[in-house]
Amino acid sequence: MQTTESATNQTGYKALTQKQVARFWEDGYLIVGKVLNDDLIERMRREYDAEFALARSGERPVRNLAVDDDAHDHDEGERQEMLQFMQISEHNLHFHKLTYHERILDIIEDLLGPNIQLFHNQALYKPPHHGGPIFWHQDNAYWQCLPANLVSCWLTLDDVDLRNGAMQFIPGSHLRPMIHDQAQGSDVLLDMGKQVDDSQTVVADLPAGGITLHHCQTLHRTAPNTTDRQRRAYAIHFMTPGTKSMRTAETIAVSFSHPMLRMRV
Ligand SMILES: O=C(O)CCC(=O)C(=O)O
Repeated sequence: MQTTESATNQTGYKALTQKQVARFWEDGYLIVGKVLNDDLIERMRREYDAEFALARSGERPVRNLAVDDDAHDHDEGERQEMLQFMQISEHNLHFHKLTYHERILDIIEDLLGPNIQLFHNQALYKPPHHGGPIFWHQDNAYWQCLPANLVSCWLTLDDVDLRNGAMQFIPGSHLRPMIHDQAQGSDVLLDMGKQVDDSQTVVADLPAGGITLHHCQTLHRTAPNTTDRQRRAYAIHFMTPGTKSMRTAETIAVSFSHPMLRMRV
């Protein structure tokens, strides 16, 4: 039976083990595995495909991160696509509901506590054969949030491995925020590759319906999708209320775009 009030386990955590929580804070990421059931995966795939079909006909605000910026045009031969659909939850009720998914919020509560606010969410699509890369980066170099304790849940609707764009992380990199030249005040994705020692890279293979979590300072990237499989991902970025954006020098107020997803009153 589903209840709104989830039980707390013996360690005081709701969904993760003590070891998993310690691991997240030590490594800056955690590979959790499958959290969505097969029916929900199927439903979300249909919704995802319908939304991207609307995007292709210009009815949805989608950006191609692989070619948006002249200086970073990674187009080689066939045009690469790394499609970003920001705040898909504001366009589609099923993604709205997924943002409030009970088990995912239980997991986030174990890391951030019971008061959880949405920073933003996004669908990130790499089509078969020509899905573009996302280069090494730390999210908070772009977001400029304080305190820097945001947590992202990256969810895949397809089985993922290195070749179709699974998440890759560098353990412990969240403890060393890097300056991303030009990143401040810009949305352009930079290639931090030359400044990154990626000898310890971990590739997070996942089954469809699976999630990884990462801290907002963890170095991560995804490879191009060179397979004949899709890579349909959805990322939810969570924060605690009171988080300040250094871009605007203001606290991010609770609003339609930044609702409280869970709180203890
Ligand atoms: O989906 C991807 O390929 C990259 C996602 C990402 O960088 C993120 O969710 O922070």
